[in-house]
Amino acid sequence: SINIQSILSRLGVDQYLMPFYTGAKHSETKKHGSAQSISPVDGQTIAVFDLIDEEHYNDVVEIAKKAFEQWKFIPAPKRGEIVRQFAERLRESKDDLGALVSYEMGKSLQEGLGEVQEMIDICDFAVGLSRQLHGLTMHSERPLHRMYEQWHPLGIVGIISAFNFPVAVWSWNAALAWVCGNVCIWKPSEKTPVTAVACQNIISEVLEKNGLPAGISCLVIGDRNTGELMSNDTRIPLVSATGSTRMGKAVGAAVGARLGKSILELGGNNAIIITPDSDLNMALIGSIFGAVGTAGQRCTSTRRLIIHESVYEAFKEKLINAYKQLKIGNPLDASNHVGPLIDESAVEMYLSSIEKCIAEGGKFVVDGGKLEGEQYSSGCYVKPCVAEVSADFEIVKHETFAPILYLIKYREFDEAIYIQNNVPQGLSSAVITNNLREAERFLSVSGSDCGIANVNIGTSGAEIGGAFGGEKDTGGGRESGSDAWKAYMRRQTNTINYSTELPLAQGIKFDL
Ligand code: UN1
Repeated sequence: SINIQSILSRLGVDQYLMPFYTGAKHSETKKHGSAQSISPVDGQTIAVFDLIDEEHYNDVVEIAKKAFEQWKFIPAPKRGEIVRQFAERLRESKDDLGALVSYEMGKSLQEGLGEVQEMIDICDFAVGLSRQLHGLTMHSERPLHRMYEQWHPLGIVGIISAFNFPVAVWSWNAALAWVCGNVCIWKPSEKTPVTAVACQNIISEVLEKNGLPAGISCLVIGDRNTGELMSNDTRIPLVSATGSTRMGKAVGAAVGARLGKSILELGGNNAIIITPDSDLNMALIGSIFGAVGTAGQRCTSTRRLIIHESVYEAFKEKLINAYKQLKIGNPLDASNHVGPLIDESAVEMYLSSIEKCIAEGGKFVVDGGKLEGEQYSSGCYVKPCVAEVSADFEIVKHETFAPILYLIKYREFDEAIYIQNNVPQGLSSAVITNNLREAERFLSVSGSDCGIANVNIGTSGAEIGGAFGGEKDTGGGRESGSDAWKAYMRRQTNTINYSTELPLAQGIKFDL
């Protein structure tokens, strides 16, 4: 398949990763190699590393702070030019980086390349934005006064990202944060540090070439302890965290306690409603890609199908037949549809969710299970499975990061919407219908309660132009498109009096 050694050498990644990177110049610390990045594809160790300690973490924050003092004075369109150059370098490295994402994380090569494309897209978006960080101008109630607002950078943005989108989610945050004038400290998942170092090398080269401080982009390799340091650190005004709801609640509480800002992008429990008026072939593609793409490890993965009773049996048959066609195996082989889960503990969680589902009365119509055999020797490959369930099972309300799809039957459209919304999470949702009333109802205030609601497409694969995120246990943050940039800046309202008097607002008279 691929030659990982030559990819790593082209991306400038050593087999010993440093616990932190502040630019192209790597940190000098003692090498132990106490942790490893292991590919779920074949169980091979890709690189070894040590986690950052508190002392070095503090050094990194000081380096970032210094870099901000320079970066904030660079005009926003010039900052955009740096992001443009970064995107150019990503285009050149797309094949290598996409393959490395696929190998380190386990998603299909197509999806690895797609993830790098998302990075390129957000950079393009951010470049345009760098000339559009607009504030409003208001009419003052006082004569010869002008009132307007402007947006200033925050300072250091901490980015905590998850293994499932090991590079794209960082770039959604970093590209916007940079054009807004911030510097970034990135803590990637300790399960996927290699792709992170590859990205850090690319941006560091761009910064160095432009004579800019390395600390504009910092990388720290740590676990939850480092995440805690960042969350509690008043030097980091904004922490953007992507991952489990449990992690997000801890980050949100710590950042909130010091009145910092956070952007939380957490778990989903995404459903597709399949109505009597749906095109069942479209419903099939949307459902299957949503459920088994990235082996069910997207926050937007389809976990539930809510199907009208009149099409339930017919659709179930189609689904069962389609699942029989799925090829599971090495994700770098383009003929496979489904790769491995991230690690063996993810396999354990998948298996225990299946057990819980059966214990609650679920009936599997496509059986799950762990795959054995030489091509599955990493121990991370599982069978995508489908179960008929009742919407109120506890396990159905829980996000299991694996390819388990639940089927639920409904009679009335109101009931379908109720079921769709009646889970703790609120990220993505979809309806497949050709009925205008149903589509509009689904998107209305009495429809989906999610941050993302789609018609006639699935729940996953959002484009970067729209704001991305969701409600309830999903954390409420919005990243990527629309006006998500505002979360990375502070708004200042300015009132300027160019008269020779000082009238007070609200008509107050204050004469001496
Ligand atoms: C995630 O799983 O954390 O919408 C992000 C999607 C992708 C991003 C998913 N664009 O599925």
